Amino acid sequence: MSKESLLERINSPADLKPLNAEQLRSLAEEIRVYLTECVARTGGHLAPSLGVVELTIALHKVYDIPKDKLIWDVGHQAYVHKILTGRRAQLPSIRQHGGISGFLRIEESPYDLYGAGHASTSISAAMGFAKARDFRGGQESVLALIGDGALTGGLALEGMNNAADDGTNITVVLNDNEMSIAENVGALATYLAKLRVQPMYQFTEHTAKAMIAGLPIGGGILNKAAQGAKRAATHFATPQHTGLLFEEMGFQYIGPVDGHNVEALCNLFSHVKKLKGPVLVHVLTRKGKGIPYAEADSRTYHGLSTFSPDDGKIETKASGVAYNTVFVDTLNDVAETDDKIIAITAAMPDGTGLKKFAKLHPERCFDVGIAEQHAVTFAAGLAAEGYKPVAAIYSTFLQRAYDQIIHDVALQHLPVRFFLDRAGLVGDDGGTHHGVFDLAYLRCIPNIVVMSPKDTDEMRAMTRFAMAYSAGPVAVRYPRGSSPQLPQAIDLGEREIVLGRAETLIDGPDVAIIAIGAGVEIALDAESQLCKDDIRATVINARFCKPLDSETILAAARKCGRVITVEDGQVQGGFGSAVLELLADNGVTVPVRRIGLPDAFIEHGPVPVLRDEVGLTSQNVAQTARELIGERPQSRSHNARNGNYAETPSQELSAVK
Ligand SMILES: Cc1ncc(C[n+]2csc(CCOP(=O)(O)OP(=O)(O)O)c2C)c(N)n1
Repeated sequence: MSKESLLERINSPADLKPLNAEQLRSLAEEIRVYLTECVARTGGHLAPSLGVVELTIALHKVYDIPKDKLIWDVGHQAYVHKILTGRRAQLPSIRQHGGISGFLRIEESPYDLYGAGHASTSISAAMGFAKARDFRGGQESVLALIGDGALTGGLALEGMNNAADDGTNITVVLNDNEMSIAENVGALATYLAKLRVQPMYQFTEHTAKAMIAGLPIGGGILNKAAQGAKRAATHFATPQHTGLLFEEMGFQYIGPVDGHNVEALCNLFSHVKKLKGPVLVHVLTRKGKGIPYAEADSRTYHGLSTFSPDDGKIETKASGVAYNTVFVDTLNDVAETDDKIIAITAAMPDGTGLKKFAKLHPERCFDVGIAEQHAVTFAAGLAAEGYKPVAAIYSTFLQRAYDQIIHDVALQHLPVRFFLDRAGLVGDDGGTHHGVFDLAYLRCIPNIVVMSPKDTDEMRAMTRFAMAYSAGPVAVRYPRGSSPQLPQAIDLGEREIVLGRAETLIDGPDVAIIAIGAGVEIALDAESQLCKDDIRATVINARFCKPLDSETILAAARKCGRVITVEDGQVQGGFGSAVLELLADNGVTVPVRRIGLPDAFIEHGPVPVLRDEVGLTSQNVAQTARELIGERPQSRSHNARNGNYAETPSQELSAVK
């Protein structure tokens, strides 16, 4: 059988079952080449999947998935799983609009038993599957596959705590490659490093297998001798030594195991499958394995855009200055003369830009692991002691720390500065990663200031404002990428940021377009389209979602008699809702249309395509303005009488798949 034909013949995990060790090794090689060629064309997560090729093959060969339940943590490393579960031919469409997702999705395949995108959920979810099985009286295996990075998340530890105590049959497969996106951090990472240097666990047919099979494992109480014998058979440590963290918690620890020896893995899992109770298999892998450039620099090849599969050369597209560069450069400027500034990242030093801050001030920059909740409460403690903490966390991941924002920060008026990167639609990562809820979830919290810049110049000014503001928490949310090129002809006004003050960019009598953040570019573009129809719009850059500039907004609504709001966030409860509330509370009964994202989860795809689908475009804003202006006064007062401000053209005009 030629190498090529082997991969092409794998249409489901059933096709793996008859393959021998040599064939499995060839298959692994073929998968690496195919995976790299595909990701080179689409962009995506390369190094994480390359690291688990043998592990994924072994799990699918030994277990009967989906009858047995394999729950992936994050899912960014599951491309091989997709290849082996009938989606080989679709891999070139991964993360492309209309193509398969870059993560697991229940809707996508019966083999995707549980979706994710955010880290550290797998053990808790697997516990749910395991208990459901127990209630049903089922016999299937339940596994959680989790990386050493994801294991640093509080949720993973909560799951471990519960699973170990409950004692049900569950296997945690720890994929330890010593890396999160950057180097993994924390005491647990240090502990795993100590385990890694122990002799590799060897599973030989006539020793461990026989012992495990023969022992009264699970159910009955083991006598001391049996426990010792079992420990000797299942892990490297001295048999009587009970100081192993996972063992002390209540897991049977097996490891460390070579994660690139597919035969040994198959052998091992076929026995692990028979074990009862909570088991943790510690698998050592290398991120980027087999592709030299990805192996040498897994941080760069963790997730990336298109590149050359031959040498890994990354295609860089010319673009302006990125928001996160402006953020960190400004922070560095301010921190030069203010040693109270402390920066915190939850495992994203590269993505947030804080890597640059860490270079200058290593002692004032903390990577706390994938631990957004801890990051926020840690910041709260620092703020309570008079320091100036900056929590730089992607909009989508800050969702994890919602109670900490309310309970630890805002309730106590603590001046934590939140910098929320990747706000708005993020594109290829899709529904789990779009940063579209932040305006809605933050603006209902008392004491917090919420703002969003229209471009990178304003980002600089807002960063300075946030660092100087000390009356309570403040959040700046900004999109991925670089600044929009706003029209030169418009006087973009002074850059100084004043609390709760908007800027009026264009003054016109016919319709007030009130926008925030990335919505401002759309509003300005709509205004220029309307000019061609002789419609004169007011365009307001709100700057603040909270507190709103009530004076400017109310005056514009009264003058124009029609309002359109524009935001790159959920319209339900977001910026437009804030404007509606302001108008209603002040008895200003004018028609309002909110343009933003509809009440639906948005798929993956290029941001312009997604915006087009949901009507978050200048064309839709302009068309909405024309329609509002075309409405007769009666219909306007009808709307007003019924309090019907809230028709959302973005929802009416679009169908989100
Ligand atoms: C809650 C949350 N915070 C941050 C991230 C961003 N993120 C995606 S993968 C990853 C690293 C995961 O490391 P690990 O679990 O060891 O998997 P590996 O990539 O090394 O295979 C991070 C920080 C996330 N997905 N979820």
